[in-house]
This record gives sequence, C-alpha cells and structure tokens, in this order.
Amino acid sequence: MNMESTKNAVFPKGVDPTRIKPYGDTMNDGQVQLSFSLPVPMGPEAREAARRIAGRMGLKEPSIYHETDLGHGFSYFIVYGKCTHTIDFSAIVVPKIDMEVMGFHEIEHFMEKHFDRRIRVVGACTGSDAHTVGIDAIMDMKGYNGEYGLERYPTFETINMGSQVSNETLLARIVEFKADAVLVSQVVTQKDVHLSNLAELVDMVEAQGVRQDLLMICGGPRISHEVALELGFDAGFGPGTKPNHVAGYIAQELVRRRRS
Ligand code: B12
Repeated sequence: MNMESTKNAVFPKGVDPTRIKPYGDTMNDGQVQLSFSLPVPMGPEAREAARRIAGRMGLKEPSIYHETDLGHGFSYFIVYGKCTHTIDFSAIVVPKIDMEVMGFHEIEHFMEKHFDRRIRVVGACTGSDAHTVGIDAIMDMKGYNGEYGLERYPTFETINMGSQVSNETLLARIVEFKADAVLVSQVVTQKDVHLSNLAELVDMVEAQGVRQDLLMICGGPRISHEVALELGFDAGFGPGTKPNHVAGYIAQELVRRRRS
C-alpha cells in the first residue's frame, strides 16, 4: 500500500497529466481489455452482441480476442477496444491516512517512548462475513507479507474475535476490554452489506458513549480511507495493507490525540 501522494511524480515522455488514458501498445492508444459473460448461447449472434455491447460502452474498434461457451445458454468473452476518454490526473484528490510508515522495531521504540501501558486492540470480521484471512493477516503473530502481526508486538494487547461476529458481541467486547482501538474487517460487499454493517457499529459505539475513547479502523479489499471517513470511522485500509501500517497508525494517532 502506497500512502505517498503521486501528485508530483515525473511522468513518462509523451504523457499529459491532464489527459490520461489507458495504453496497450503505443502511448495514448487507449487500448483496454474487457471480460464479461452474456446470458445467451455461444454462436455468431452472441459474438456480435458482445462486440456491440463493448461499442456501446464507448470502445472504438472492439474485437473479440477470446470466447468460451459457458453452457446452459451462457457465453463468455474477452474483448479488446480503444477507450476514447481521458482523465485529468492532476485534478484528482484522494484522502490519505496521515502517518509515517514505520517498521516493527521502530514502532516498538515509539510505543515504549510514548506509553507506559500496553495498547488494547480488538479485531473481528463482522456480520455474516466469514472471510478471516484479512483480519488474521493484520493481527496474527506470524504476520503477513514479511511483517509481524499485532499479536507479536509486546506493546499491544490484542483480541482477535474471528469471523461472523455480530456488532452487539463486538461492542460488548470493546467495552469489557476497554479497547483503545477496534479493527473491523469487511470483505463481502454484495448489496453494500459492508456499508450498513460498518455504519451500524459506529451508531452503536456512539450510543454506548465510548466513541471518543475508541480509535475505529476498518479494512478490506473494497475499503478505502475515503469510504471509512464517510462511514464515521477514523481510518480505512484497503488491499496491500501490512500489519506495520496499522500498528504504526494506531501508535501515531493515539499520541496525536493525547496532544490535541
Ligand atoms: C478465501 C475466500 C473465501 C473463503 C474464506 C476462508 C477464510 N477463512 O477467510 C471461503 C471459501 C469460506 C469463502 C466463502 C465465500 N466467499 Co469468498 N473469497 C475468498 C477469496 C478467494 C480470497 C479472500 C482472501 O483471503 N484474500 C486474501 C486477504 C489477505 O486479502 P484481504 O481480505 O483483501 O485483506 C487484506 C486487505 O483488504 C486488508 N484488510 C482486510 N481486512 C482488514 C481489516 C482491517 C482492520 C485492516 C486494517 C485491514 C484489512 O489487509 C489485508 C492484508 O493486506 C476471495 C477472492 C479474492 N481473490 O479476493 C473470495 C471472495 C471475497 N468471496 C466472495 C464470495 C461471494 C463468497 C461467498 C458469498 C460465496 C458463496 N456464494 O458462498 C462465501 C461467503 C461466506 C461468508 N459468509 O462470508 C466474493 C465477494 C464478492 C463481494 N464483492 O462481495 C469474492 C471477492 C470472490 C468473487 N470474486 O466473487 N471465500
């Protein structure tokens, strides 16, 4: 996960940052690849339907590169075509987490300097969501992608409640444990269930009167910091997050709050 802004990046030759478009072969050719299924049996008509749909999406010169009969009246296509739209990259503003990325030892040193007790963190994957791999990657002792999980940090005291934890059960544990931070994982996003689930937890934490003492952090493959802020969380972490990003954020944010 790169938290650094790329606003001042040096762009390859021939690239106008105010008019960015995809490329495949030569710069600015607009070439993109698209895959989709159609609920029609494979055949010449399905092929032509796929080509026309890509054209309707705004792709110029759409051509079918791969096709598969999915059976039972369904077909699958990979289509190449040229995108004609451009984006002003220089006008993009993405909210980012305000923190310095630190390593395990640096975080431990920082924590020992600023706290005379262990910081309590409770984590869970909530609602009906059974995907534990994400929250385990952040919390498990063994760690993830070359970084130890929060359980490995002597300065953190953690509880990983696992998956399919109801917001009621999580809130009860937050209160009982006097948690400094809560980590909520949401992987399933069908029908925007993650949004209602996360918003409900914020409401419940506020109603319980513990919001001001709790750092609320959510994460998942389709979570961004922007979405997290909109839902009332303090921070959101997406794909590529490493445990030290989260540990470092908690440490720095708790110190920042104590100062303000
Ligand atoms: C493994 C898996 C499963 C396993 C889960 C096993 C387990 N114990 O976790 C099983 C087989 C049980 C499963 C079941 C289902 N799955 Co599934 N599953 C996956 C799969 C293949 C990988 C997920 C994964 O482990 N990723 C690896 C981890 C490390 O990545 P991550 O979760 O993104 O976590 C990282 C970051 O997001 C972040 N992060 C995550 N959480 C948190 C939390 C905090 C606080 C922080 C700071 C950071 C953070 O840090 C992590 C490390 O970088 C994905 C497809 C995919 N390739 O992603 C589908 C996928 C997630 N599953 C999907 C679906 C639909 C289901 C089922 C509904 C299928 C079904 N019809 O039964 C069920 C749902 C069951 C349920 N009740 O939840 C869909 C979800 C679609 C959607 N957008 O909602 C996916 C995307 C597959 C797909 N393309 O359709 N699944």
